Amino acid sequence: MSPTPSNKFLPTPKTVAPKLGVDKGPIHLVQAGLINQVEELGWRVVFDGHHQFEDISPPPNGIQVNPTGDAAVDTLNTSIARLRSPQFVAQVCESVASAVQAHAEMGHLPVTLGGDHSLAMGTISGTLRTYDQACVIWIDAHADINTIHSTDTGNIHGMPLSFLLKLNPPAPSPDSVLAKFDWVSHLPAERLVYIGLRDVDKGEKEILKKHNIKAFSMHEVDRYGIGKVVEMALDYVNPQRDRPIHLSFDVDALDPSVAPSTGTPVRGGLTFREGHYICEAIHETGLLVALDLMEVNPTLADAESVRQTVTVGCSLVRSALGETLL
Ligand code: HAR
Ligand code: MN
Ligand code: MN
Ligand code: MN
Repeated sequence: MSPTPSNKFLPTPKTVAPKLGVDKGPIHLVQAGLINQVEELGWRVVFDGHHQFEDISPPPNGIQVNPTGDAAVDTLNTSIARLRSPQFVAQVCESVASAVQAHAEMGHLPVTLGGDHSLAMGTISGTLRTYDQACVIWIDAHADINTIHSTDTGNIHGMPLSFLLKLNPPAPSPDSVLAKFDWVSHLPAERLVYIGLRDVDKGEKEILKKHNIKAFSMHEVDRYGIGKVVEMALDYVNPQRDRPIHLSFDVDALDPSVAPSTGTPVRGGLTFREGHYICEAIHETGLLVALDLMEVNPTLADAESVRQTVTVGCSLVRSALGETLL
């Protein structure tokens, strides 16, 4: 970690989301003046420009599955075939991992603006390659931990943590698309904590229980208040306050009245202040080494909702990078 504010933006990775348009989010955040705002906080910003990944083309969906005669392999292949654009997402995320790693190794604090939350496979791998003891604080309405077997939708943005925690079966063969995720770094379950959950699939609830994964849902936010919840989350994932922190913030953790322009809004979310408090408190630890702001989708709403969501997105980033109220 570098105590001096020298940093880096990794903008706009473009992956496949079920509702198109999430790749436009980062452009809006930058156009709203985010870079200047961060510079005004005293950071030197290195902006990569918007990653386009033009050299990576999405192959068609619907991979043909030929029966192998081995029932276990056939079941696995059927699950793999339900994934949406797995190869494209895997390749984009791998390139994001290299970009984040390169900046982290220079002592920069990579800020990745998304884009689909599947990108966190890349950003968190990039962090872990540089800081192998890093922990992850995942702010979201959703648990994003479906495995290839538990997913109902096949959307990889509902699955990044299953790859990071290595919960999926090994690829049946080296040419399987599942092998395209083998590069993903391993995050031990005890170094992950969630805040804000309220839309968790049945299969995901079983996964959270089975692996004893720590989560503070909106129920705990209501019960204890956000101040206590952040303290408990840090005590769990970072008891000695010595681990580097990767903060992965899905804007849909906020209530839709606060951040309406996102692909899968869920009512009953974090207030404007609760979201900012989390960012401020993580900044205060002095341990933040990487930040994601994901799932801003400006194509899903009217102009005023987009403006509101982009404004709140910029101010969350500023809070995490040290903006104070006084
Ligand atoms: N759990 C659902 C699925 O697997 C919904 C995915 C969540 N969407 C997100 N992620 N925006 O945070 O498809
Ligand atoms: Mn998404
Ligand atoms: Mn998410
Ligand atoms: Mn979400």
